[in-house]
Amino acid sequence: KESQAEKFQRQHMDPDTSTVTASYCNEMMKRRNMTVGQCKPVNTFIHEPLPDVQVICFQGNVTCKNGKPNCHQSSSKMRITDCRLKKGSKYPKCDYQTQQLQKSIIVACECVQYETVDFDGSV
Ligand code: T3P
Repeated sequence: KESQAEKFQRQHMDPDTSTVTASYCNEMMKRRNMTVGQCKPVNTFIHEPLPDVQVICFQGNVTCKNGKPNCHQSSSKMRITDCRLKKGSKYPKCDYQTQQLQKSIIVACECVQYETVDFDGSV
């Protein structure tokens, strides 16, 4: 079974892409299996090396949106792409808006290996 950490990497890690095209989200949301059964409404991809994302677990501790205490905010801005389902897009045609951003990100960490398990947002 896919672990929480593996799921985080499938859904949120894309270190090798630096510039994205308008069709990036449509292709990636499909390729990473987030358009199965329904179109996932919002998803962020992170274009930084995995070790740079894992160390966020040792950076500023913040409360997660779900009230849990295990979220951490990156001390530096990261290159990210937000994928947002367009209004009127109907499953199984998942049509996304692609937006490339540079923001601090918030992730949830768990102490199996103290690794990132959830994307909580960007600020
Ligand atoms: P997951 O837990 O599968 O990573 O918050 C609900 C989902 O939306 C959650 O999915 C994280 C994802 N999300 C992003 O990927 N980027 C965002 O900026 C926000 C707010 C949510």
